[in-house]
Amino acid sequence: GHKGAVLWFTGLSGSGKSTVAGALEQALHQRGVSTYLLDGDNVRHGLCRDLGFSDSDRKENIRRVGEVAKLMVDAGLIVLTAFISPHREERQMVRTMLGVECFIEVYVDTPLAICESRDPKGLYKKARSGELKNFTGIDSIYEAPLAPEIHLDGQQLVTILTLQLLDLLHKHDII
Ligand code: GGZ
Repeated sequence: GHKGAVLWFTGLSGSGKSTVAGALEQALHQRGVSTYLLDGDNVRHGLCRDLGFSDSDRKENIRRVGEVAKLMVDAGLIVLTAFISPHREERQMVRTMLGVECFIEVYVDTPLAICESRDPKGLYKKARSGELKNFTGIDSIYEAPLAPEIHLDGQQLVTILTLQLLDLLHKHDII
């Protein structure tokens, strides 16, 4: 069996949050664990389609994701969330909302220069040219976590990062 919990991934656009969360989800499924992955692809097109990228909209985005994650944890799922969640205050808010014992903050630490060189959607290029405003890391702040439950090197292989996360879930008695 396993306990409900949230793995709250935070990091820059292009840091690898969704990739690592997706790989962890596969590994958990192989172990018979029920999970749900919340990310921009399934949230910003539906639940949060009215929100943009101002500070207040990002805050509301994170609040709604936190509330949905809470419902899923109550249902016994291991919830993986992959949002930039750039502000410490909002991450603290969801930590409190969910309860510290089931909240695991995962910092995917990839230097801005690396994220920018990956630029899978060409968004950094648009942000640099001024075509896209309020882009995290360019003209909008990212506050790195000071005490995450786990600090991942986003330049490591996804398989290695997945093993580190499985190990942490064992240590916290979640799986
Ligand atoms: C940051 C933006 C922006 C701006 C669009 N700033 O790499 P992506 O494309 O797929 O992931 C980014 C995603 C960020 O949405 P989040 O819901 O995770 O952000 S937050 O937690 O701050 O609410 C990026 C795309 O949306 N994107 N405009 N201005 N990322």
